Amino acid sequence: MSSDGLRGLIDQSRKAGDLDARDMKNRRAEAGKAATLSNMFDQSIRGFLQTLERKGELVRFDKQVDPDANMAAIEWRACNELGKASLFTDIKGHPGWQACSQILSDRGKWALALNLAEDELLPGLNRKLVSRIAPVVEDTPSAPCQEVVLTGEEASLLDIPAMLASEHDGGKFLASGMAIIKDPETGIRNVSIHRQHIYDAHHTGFVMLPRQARRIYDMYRAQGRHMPAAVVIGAHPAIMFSSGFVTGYGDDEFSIAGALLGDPVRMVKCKTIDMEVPADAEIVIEGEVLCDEIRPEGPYGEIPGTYAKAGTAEVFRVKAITRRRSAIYYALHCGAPTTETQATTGLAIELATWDHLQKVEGGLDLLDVRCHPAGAMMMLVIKMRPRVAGQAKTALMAALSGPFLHPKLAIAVDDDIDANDLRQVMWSMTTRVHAEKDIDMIGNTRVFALDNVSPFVGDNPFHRIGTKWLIDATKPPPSDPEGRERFARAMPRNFDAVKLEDFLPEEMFR
Ligand SMILES: Cc1cc2nc3c(=O)[nH]c(=O)nc-3n(C[C@H](O)[C@H](O)[C@H](O)COP(=O)(O)O)c2cc1C
Ligand SMILES: [Mn+2]
Repeated sequence: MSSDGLRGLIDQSRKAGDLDARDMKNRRAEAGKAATLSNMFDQSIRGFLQTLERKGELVRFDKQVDPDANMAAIEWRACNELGKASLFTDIKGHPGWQACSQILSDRGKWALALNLAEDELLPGLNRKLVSRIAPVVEDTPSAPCQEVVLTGEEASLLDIPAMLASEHDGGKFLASGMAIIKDPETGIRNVSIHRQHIYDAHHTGFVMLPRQARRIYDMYRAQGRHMPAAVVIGAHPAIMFSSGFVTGYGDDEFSIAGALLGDPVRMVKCKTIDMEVPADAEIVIEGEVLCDEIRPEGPYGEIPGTYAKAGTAEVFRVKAITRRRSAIYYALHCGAPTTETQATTGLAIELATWDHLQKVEGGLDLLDVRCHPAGAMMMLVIKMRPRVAGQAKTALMAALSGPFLHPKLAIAVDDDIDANDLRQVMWSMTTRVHAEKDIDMIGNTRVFALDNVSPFVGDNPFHRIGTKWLIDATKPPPSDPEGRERFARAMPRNFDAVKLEDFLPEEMFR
């Protein structure tokens, strides 16, 4: 696609889609894999942007925006005041570039991305995840993510239209980069998202919490070697989801993305390092995390919506930047809710908690799990029908010790409450909770590394000690039918049978 064609990318979504489809077919034919790779689900972020625009979920800004002054405020307002994703087509200082933001900020957008009905999101994701699909590496000279290859001095991070996100950030950050690395001993791949403070044209700060990337980095450092890393910006949301999902060590995130797509992720080899990246990505930054350098980093408006204060970080050095000719930068917003960061990690937490709760003794009548972006990933709502007294609290304890550290508050609501509606959750907390009996606190537990209210342990910048608390807002169990009745919601007679459409003009409901 020419760079002129780029501006009309989404205007001409059908045409662009056709072009992409034709390109894809040619590439497959070249690779001699047409039979195995036919009918593949779209694997680009631009395909998803087209879907969002078609569904009225995206607004495009053709008026010039400034990444230093107003781009973040515009997309945050568009998300929080209009509920829409943003596409910027004219970015000051970055002619020819486009950027998208807040594209995955609610469950509706995630449902569109993963081709599931919104109320089927968790069971649907669980179903898809049963069979992993390993990626395929294509040997092709025409991967979209390598239409432009820049190396050495030419590979400048300053070309990318990164934005200043929160008011007191210490600089511009790349927030959506998915870092692909390999275990130096086994060669097994890992993918995770890391904020990157842009230091200059060729260096960023690379923050690693004590998870798998840190574990792998420590192995390289022990050997005195830099850690090769390919940072992917802008790929299908299934790839984004799996990059932020907690997995067993050695589980390939791309096989999880494959399961979500229902097709193997198409990969190509990098130009300057031994790494494979998604062929349909927008931008790939090839480089290495240095084993012998630490620099000041931050502050940065982080996922809980508060600042991570200035500290230090490892240093990533750029070797090459490859990209689409008409690359769309994914300006992921990290900061005060609602942003796509809380919605993305929140969905991963919901899914992992759902799975974790399946193992609670005796089995639960579990109806829903919600990790609302408004709770900054630290609050869970568990909707369940308690079978016996005490079961809700047992479930809440499990919910607070699942695979993700983030949740510190868990609230159980009963079968008549919509866990998605915080007003109903609040109502059950005021009418059904006797604080002395129904609220418990568990002190001195590990909590999320970015939870500013919980102190660090010693001088470790990542381990914090905090208090988990649980609120049982369920009704008494079925063995106490009178008790259950006493806490019933006083709803209007025949509420379920009545439809407003039968009593008002049709046009009000279009
Ligand atoms: C938008 C976003 C930004 C993130 N930023 C960081 C980061 O800067 N450092 C970090 O260690 N983890 C960060 N994470 C979390 C990791 O990417 C996530 O926990 C991942 O699942 C870890 O992968 P692993 O299980 O392979 O270690 C971020 C997640 C998201 C969704
Ligand atoms: Mn992993």
